[in-house]
Amino acid sequence: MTFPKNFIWGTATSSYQIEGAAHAGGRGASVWDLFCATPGKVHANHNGDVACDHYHRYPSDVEMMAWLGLKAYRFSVAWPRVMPGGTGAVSRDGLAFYDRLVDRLLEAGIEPWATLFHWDLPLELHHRGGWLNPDSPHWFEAYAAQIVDLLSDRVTHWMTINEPQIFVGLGYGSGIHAPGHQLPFSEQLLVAHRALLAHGRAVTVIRGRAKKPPTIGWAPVGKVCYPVTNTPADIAAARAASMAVTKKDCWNNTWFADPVCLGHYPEDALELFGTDVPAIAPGDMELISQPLDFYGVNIYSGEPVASDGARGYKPVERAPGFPQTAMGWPVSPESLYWGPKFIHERYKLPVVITENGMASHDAVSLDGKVHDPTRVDFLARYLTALHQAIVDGVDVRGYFQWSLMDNFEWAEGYRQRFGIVHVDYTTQKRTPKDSAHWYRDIIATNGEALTMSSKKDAATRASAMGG
Ligand code: GCO
Repeated sequence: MTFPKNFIWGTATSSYQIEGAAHAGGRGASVWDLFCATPGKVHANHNGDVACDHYHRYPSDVEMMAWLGLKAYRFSVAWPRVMPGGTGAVSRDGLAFYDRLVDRLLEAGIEPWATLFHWDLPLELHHRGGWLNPDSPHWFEAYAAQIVDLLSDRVTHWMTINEPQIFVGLGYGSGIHAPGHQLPFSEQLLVAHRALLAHGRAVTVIRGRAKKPPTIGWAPVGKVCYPVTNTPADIAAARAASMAVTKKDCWNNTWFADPVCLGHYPEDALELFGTDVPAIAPGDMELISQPLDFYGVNIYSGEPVASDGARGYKPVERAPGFPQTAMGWPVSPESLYWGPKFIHERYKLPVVITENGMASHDAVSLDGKVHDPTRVDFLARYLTALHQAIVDGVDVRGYFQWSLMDNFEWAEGYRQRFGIVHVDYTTQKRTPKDSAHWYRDIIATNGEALTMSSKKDAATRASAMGG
């Protein structure tokens, strides 16, 4: 089971979740600093002040990445670290941090993949309305230009925004994430429209200013419905369900991806959303639909559906006791087969899995190691499904496991551990989990070790059954 030559094996992180050093080098506050400081918003009132202290520990963290054999590392730039007020003056120290990080990565033979926005909006911009301000796409454009000028002599892989569905839906709708607004749906759609315009402007800036030919994508979340059987009717049902908008919320692919990749909002949603749809100015759609080089997508799970027997689809109930992660997310490797497949069919771009992984309640054992067999099994199943998608013709270029190390899981604080490396938050000691050793083998063999691990599992199962 080998993967294509030059397949990109990586891990992903984001600035607020790992950097810490909240007050170092003149960093400005972000909406997440304020949200964490608001009692009751984040589990146990945790915050990102220290997080994994990656800002100070990046040299040894890069060594850890080199040990893993990563081909690439996806990180995000903290807007308020490099532009403390969100617009105008830049922080030299802030810029210098990313400069050094990128140098270290390249020295270690690891390709830096930079995300421009992973949710830490500068607080000053929030005070000016944040993404509700019509100037917000311009703010983002100016910030993007700074980063491109700084890094594009070395960074060639770019992602504009991470999971617009989540920072809009949870940040401005349910209020579960920063900035914690609970706005009517029409306002959420306005925020979404501004975020899409910001994306388009950033693509234009990267394309126009980069010193080295850029490869540009984005990293929305992928909502995946997968067929319960492989019959054409169920597959058609899953495809339709994956690309449908059926509720007045942000949890869908097409409201965000159709404008970006096809240049218009999807018909079913326009009809459903009706007067909630914001005014679309002339030129907006052209700006939003700047050509991309890849479709990055974050996929964690999927939902089973079946044909309803009449060209439609219906949800299928999962078996009682179905496997789930510590987040309560269903383990559904099918999502890493059907997700990339449906996305590739519709948008015709090379696909990169920009995030995939799981949380489990990992701890350091008496033997000093961290045993996370469920994560190894999870990753093996998902990667096997992804491999099958590639075999079946889906153009998948890379896979970024979420996450390199345990980190600040937003409203869940530090209680959810997504890392393949364990972090002891009192000592900052990093301990590679069993899954890190396993992933290292997968990378070193370009996936070949996957076959071995499933054979080993089968052998163990057989011997357990006396076979
Ligand atoms: C997201 C973010 C990550 C999360 C991860 C696990 O997708 O929510 O990109 O920051 O930590 O997805 O929830």
